[in-house]
Amino acid sequence: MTLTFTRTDFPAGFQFGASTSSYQIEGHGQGGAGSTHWDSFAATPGNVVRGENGVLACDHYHRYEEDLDLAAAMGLDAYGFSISWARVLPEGRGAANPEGLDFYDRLVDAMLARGLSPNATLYHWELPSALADLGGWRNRDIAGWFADFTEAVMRRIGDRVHATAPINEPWCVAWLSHFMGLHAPGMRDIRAAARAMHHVGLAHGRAIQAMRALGMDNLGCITNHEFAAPFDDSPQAAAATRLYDGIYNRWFLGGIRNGEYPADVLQGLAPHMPAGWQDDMATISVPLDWLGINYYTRKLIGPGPSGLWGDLAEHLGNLPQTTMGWEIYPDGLHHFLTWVNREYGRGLPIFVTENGMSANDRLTMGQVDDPDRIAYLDAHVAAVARAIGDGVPVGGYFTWSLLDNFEWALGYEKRFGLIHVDFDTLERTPKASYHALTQALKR
Ligand code: IFM
Repeated sequence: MTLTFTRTDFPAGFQFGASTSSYQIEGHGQGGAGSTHWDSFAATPGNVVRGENGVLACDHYHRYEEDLDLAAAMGLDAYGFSISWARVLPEGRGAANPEGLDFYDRLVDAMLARGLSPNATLYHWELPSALADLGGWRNRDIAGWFADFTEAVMRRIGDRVHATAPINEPWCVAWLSHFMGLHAPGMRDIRAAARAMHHVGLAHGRAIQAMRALGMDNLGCITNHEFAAPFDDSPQAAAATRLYDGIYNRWFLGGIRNGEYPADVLQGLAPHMPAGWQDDMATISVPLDWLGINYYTRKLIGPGPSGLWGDLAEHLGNLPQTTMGWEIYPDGLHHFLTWVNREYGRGLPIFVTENGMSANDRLTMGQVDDPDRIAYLDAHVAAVARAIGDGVPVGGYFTWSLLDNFEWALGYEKRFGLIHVDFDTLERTPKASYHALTQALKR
C-alpha cells in the first residue's frame, strides 16, 4: 500500500516531520534526571495500565543516533522533540545536571548533522517532583520557574534549534490532569483546574519572553484540538458540545492569541480563578511567530450525569476507530486549520505538530504491515492539502510518532509509531507506513 501524495504536491519549504516527547521515549531513569510527577503517578496502583512507566521507555537516551538515522533515512525535514525539565534541573530549580544539558546539546547537533531541523518543545508533561510538591501548576510561581528553566536550556541550545514551543497541549496539562484526573498529578478539583488553566498560559508567555530576551526567534505554541459534535438533537447536547469546544478548543488560543478567555468557559471557572488573573493576559498573549495544532479525532458530546458545570459525557460514534477508541475523522483537521487561521492566525503560519493513529501492529517475519496507518496518514495529509488550497498558510505536517512509545496512562500497548519498538529487546523495525512515507518524500 502506498501514499497518494508526494513532496512536490506541497509548497516549497513545507516541512514534513515526526514528533516525539522526552518522557515517552528517552528512559527517564538514566543520565541523572530528577524524579517527576509522572514517576510517582505511574508508581501509584491503578493509574497506568499494568503499572508501566517511563524509566526505560525506548532507551532513546542511548539510542538516539540510530533513531535519528531512521528519521533522516525517511526523508523527513524536521524532528519534533521535547526537553525533560527534570533531566536538565533535577530539582526543577537551582543546580543543573551537566549530563542532561550535554544530552540535549548532542541531540540537537545529531539532528543538524543529519539535515533534520530541530523543533523543540520545552514541556511535554514530566514536571519535576520538587515543583509538584510546591503545588505544581496550581502555584503561580510556576511561571517564573518555567522561565528560568527555559533560559537554562536555551542558553545552551537556543542558537541551534529551528523552532520552539513552550508547552505541548495545555489542555492535557491543565484539564485532563487537574479536572479529569487522568494524567499526573491525577487531580479532580475545579479550583486546581482553573488555576492550572491560567498558569499554563502565563508560563507560556514568560517562556516566550525569556527566549526573546536571548535573541531567539521562530517561537510558537502547540494546542491540541478535538472536533466536538452533539451526540443527539437535544438542546442539552448542543450546550454540552459548545462548552466542550470552549474548554478544549477556544480557551488556550483565546488567551494566547486574543488576550481573552471565552466567556462561556469563564462563567464556570471564574469563581475558582486566581486573584488578579486579568492582569496576566498581556503576558499570556505575547506575539508569536507560528501556531501549532495537534489533531487526532472527533468526539460526540452530551451532558454528564451530575448536572454540575463542566460535567460532560463522551459518546461513541459510528466512524472507524483506532485502538485508542478514537474515531477517524480527517475533515476535522481541515476544519481546525481553516478555523484557527480565521479566528487566531492573523497571517501566521500554522503547523500540524501532531497527527497519527495507534494500531494493533504485529511484528511478523521481521515486518509490520500497518495499512490502516497508511490510510490515516493519506487522508489527513489530503485534508492539509485541501486547507492549503483554501488559502491557509500551513507550514508543515508532523506525524505522531517516530517510534512506538509510552502512551502515558495507557502504557506501552498503544502503538503510534512509524517504527515498531520491541519493548523486550528494544529493537526497532520500520513499519510499512515508514516505507510508504519514505517513498512519498523522495526528492
Ligand atoms: O502520546 C500523545 C502525546 O504525548 C501528546 N499528544 C497525543 C499523543 C497520543 O495520545
